Amino acid sequence: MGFELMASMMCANYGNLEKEVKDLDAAGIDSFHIDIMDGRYVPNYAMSLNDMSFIRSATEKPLDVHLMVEHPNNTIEIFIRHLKKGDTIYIHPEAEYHPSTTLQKVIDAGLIPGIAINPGTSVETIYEMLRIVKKVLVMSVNPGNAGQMYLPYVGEKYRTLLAIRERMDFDVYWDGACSMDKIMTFAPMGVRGFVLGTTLLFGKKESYGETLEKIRASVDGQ
Ligand code: S6P
Ligand code: MG
Repeated sequence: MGFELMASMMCANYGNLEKEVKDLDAAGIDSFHIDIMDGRYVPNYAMSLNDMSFIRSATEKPLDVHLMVEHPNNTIEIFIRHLKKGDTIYIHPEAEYHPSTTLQKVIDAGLIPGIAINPGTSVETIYEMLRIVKKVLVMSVNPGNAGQMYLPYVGEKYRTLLAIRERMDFDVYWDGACSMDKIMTFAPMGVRGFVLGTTLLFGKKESYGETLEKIRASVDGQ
């Protein structure tokens, strides 16, 4: 069964970011999830342009850039300039007056367009954008911080989106409090990728390689 595992780089050890990127790369991570924050759309800063740009230079694997910024239309070209084909940019539709205009810039740049949707955002309000995006990042925690609790009411939204996906051209991704049981349940249902942070990947006794192997073997073996 094909599913992707992404590393939430705001949870990495910034004392040795290059080693973190190399270790994750060698361990078989599929892509690097970059949480960009502006202190306005969310009450935190986490990562910024220079962090993203450094990680882009340190790996050949795709970047998965999650913009938690107000009015991304004003600054999206700056991020686009540092990225390459195969990389994804997610915007939050709630943060922009005309999100489809912003998404069109991502499409025109040859990058993969995505939307990230908050726990409190319903599928109905983003439905038309499903026609133009390739990825939908469903947040199972409120945006802004790592290490939060899973919000159980979001589970139904994954099921709703997976049903719509049958007749449209996008994939569904998981962001927030991603645990082994969630991957084991939702990967077979069709969720295409999972962002791994403090819950499952970082700050553990086992190596990144052991963790990734355990996740893949558990899903394949069930
Ligand atoms: C939250 C951010 C997420 C977190 C991720 C961390 O605003 O978009 O990508 O980094 O949730 O994982 P965990 O397991 O600590 O929740
Ligand atoms: Mg994120």
